[in-house]
Amino acid sequence: MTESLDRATFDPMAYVAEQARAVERALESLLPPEGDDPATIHRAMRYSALGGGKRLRGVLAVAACRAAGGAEEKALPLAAALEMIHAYSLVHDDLPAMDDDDMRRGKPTTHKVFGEGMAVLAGDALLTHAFWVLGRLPRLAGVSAGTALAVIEELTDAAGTMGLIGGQVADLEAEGRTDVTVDHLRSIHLRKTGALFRACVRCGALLAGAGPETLQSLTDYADAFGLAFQIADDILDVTGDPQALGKRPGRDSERAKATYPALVGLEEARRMARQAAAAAREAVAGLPSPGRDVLAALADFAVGRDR
Ligand code: GRG
Repeated sequence: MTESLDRATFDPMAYVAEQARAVERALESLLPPEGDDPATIHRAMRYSALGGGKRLRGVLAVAACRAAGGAEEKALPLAAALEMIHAYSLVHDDLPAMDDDDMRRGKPTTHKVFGEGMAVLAGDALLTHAFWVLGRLPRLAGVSAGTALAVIEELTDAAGTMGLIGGQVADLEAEGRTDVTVDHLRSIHLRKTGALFRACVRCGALLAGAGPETLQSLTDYADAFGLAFQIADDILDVTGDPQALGKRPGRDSERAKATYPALVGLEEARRMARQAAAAAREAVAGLPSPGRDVLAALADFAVGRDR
């Protein structure tokens, strides 16, 4: 039982902040130590994954595990693995061959500090290490080998050509095109950002042994959450403050990327984000408290955030 659950008046955002710190600690302990040979790659991995980031993916996994009746601690190694996969995608996305970004999470991007070659390898190593952690879930989280395999299957789908990578390919191919529709944009983001969110929530629930109904509610939640998150992300690229964002806004329009504000206008994009967050809350309304309250608070945070 965590500190914030003991309080008479449960504060979902205090709980989220507490779980984000727990995810950070799990990452810290599961990444290879900085001094271990070959030290440069381990330093680059730790630089890329630690110290910054909202830990949304990790916290979603923990919250889904809890909402499905499992203990938060059980999901922490999974949460760390998810954040490693996410960090790998950011390191590669920031490379000159991709989005060519200099700042991420308020600090210079990995290739700016370690060079391009080392950044490619750090991304590769984070992805590989995530699956090293997942392969050890029976020992680290006390789950069966079958459950660990089911989690690995979900995550390979989410990270592969049907998910993250497929979405990135579609995104690159849509750059500069003027005929992208809202449906096309949605299909890009369903893979590029949505697939990993879906896997976070489903894998957290799988660790708790969720039944098919709970799993379906949580999957619906994750899909609506992913949409809300992405629309908010596009809006922040137009209206966000560089200091709060920890990176330079305006990159989407510079690269002539299709975004929700560009396709439907800012006000309609804001309405769509709020609608998606409401759909996310609705999807988990039948789950027990406080699990559903935390998930609802996370959906509101996804659209109300400034970073
Ligand atoms: C193999 C070259 C190669 C690429 C792999 C890079 C890649 C495939 C996919 C990119 C996917 C990507 C970077 C999507 C962006 C998702 C996104 C909006 C990230 C920001 O997420 P936040 O706001 O970040 O949760 P923090 O910093 O809080 O963790």
